[in-house]
Amino acid sequence: MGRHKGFEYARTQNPTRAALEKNIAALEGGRFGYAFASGMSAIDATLRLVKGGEHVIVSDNTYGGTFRLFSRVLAQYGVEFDFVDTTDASNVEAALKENTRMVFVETPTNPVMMVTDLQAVSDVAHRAGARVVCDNTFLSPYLQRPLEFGVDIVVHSTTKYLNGHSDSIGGIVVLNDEKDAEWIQFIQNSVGAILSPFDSWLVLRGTKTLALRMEQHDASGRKVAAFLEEHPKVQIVYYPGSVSHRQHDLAKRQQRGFGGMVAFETGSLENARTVLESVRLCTLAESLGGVETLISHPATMTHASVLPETRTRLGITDGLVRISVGVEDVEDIIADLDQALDKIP
Ligand code: P1T
Repeated sequence: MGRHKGFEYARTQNPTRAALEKNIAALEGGRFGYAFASGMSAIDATLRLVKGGEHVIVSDNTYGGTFRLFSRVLAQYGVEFDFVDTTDASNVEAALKENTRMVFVETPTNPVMMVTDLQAVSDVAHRAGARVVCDNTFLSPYLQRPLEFGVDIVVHSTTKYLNGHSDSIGGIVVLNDEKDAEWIQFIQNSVGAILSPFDSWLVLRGTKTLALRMEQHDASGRKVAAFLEEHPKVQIVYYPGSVSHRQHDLAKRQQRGFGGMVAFETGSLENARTVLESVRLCTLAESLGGVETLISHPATMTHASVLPETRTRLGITDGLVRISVGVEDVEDIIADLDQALDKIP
């Protein structure tokens, strides 16, 4: 009695989960990792570092579920949120208040691929005593390591590139600060939204091929974006790897590659519908980051919970289509998109 052998109860710790947490913490270059039942529960646990009456600055373009958690759930408990364009660090500086305790950024953003300068935002936030959190889901630690730019906490939906096979939902929080880590662990155990041992094993399997998959997503993402840039039926391409992207230079500095997420404007709901209903290799579905190419309609799917006027301002129009470029032969992916785009009148 009273002698701890390392693992007492699987909500508190589990060997497979512990292996995953150590693995992803190492990939991000962080000291501590905590795995959760979903990306959303990882983000929710991270937000429990702030209390009612405190203020959080958030990128105005995030995954729709993040916006929903902040604006519809956590705001009810008195946490104040301001959604600003974090692609310019001076907007973050202007939004700082006495009670700002956290700056939450997504980069590149879902789905219009806006890039935030992590070092610049970290400098601004730290001067005001606020922590910086980065949702690194779109690139994975293989292509971007936010802690190296001064970010305090990295969160992931492991559902995406880290797992990589579209067969598990999960999330993780990685950080260096011991006191914050203790609290995240306390929340993980108290709330109990843990990643199961089996899902932890699936994500561990995913990390074994992360480098290979990300190289392929990146190489194919660049080719698909270049193809779309030249296509007469495509009006705008959102991809930080394109020289036409207004933050291409920043993305080149901050990222090791550009990844496999590409969005493009078709001009109307009808045109988007034509593309989404005509593809054969690409699968119409939510989610991203798996080995298979998924295509989606952000305005009615992943970002339906974002206010219509915000969607319009951000470019999440009815004509916007998002692709998560998989690892199939890229010529097949391009041929599929080409035949679908050609059906637009
Ligand atoms: O689905 P979940 O594992 O809870 O992760 C939420 C999440 C968090 N952060 C980012 C950047 C995300 O893209 C997501 C989930 N996104 C989708 C399901 C999607 O299709 O965009």
